[in-house]
Amino acid sequence: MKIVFLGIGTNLGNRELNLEQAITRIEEFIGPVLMTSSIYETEPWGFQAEDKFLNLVVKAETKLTPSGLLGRILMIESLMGRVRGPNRYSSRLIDIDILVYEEMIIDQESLKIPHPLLQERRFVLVPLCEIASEMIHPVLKKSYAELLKICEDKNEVKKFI
Ligand code: PH2
Ligand code: MG
Ligand code: MG
Repeated sequence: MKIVFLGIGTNLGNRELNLEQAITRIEEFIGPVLMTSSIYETEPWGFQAEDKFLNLVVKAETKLTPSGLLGRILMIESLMGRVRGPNRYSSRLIDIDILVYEEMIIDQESLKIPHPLLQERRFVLVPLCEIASEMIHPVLKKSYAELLKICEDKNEVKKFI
């Protein structure tokens, strides 16, 4: 079994229900969820939108390979009704991102692990630090607590539940 950290975000529809359903689907199609962070309400990062996000991070166990995991994530997102538009960033019902897969480093066009922007996003680092602050980023060789301390992102990340 491999340990993975997944970031989940939503800013459309019933956001709490979307998170709950995503976690249920992760348990069904990926593996047992061992830990979940609190839920945070966060300002859209990298684009303008009226609707704030709810974000959280989960720690899960899986037998899937990284590409198998990505396949299941895309399946869950479309099962939940996500449609991808032409823009890089836009409002969405659900987004599940692979943040970390064990100590693995993957740099392919279709799959990059650890998530290449996680250190620039407080909406990822704050919940991640809640459940894994001492873990070391395999590329940057700093703990997530250290990465949060030096993160320059000023977007609001507020505890929601
Ligand atoms: N996801 C993005 C882009 N911007 N901003 C917030 N607050 N939360 C997100 O989950 C998010 C975002 C791309 O996936
Ligand atoms: Mg994302
Ligand atoms: Mg995504």
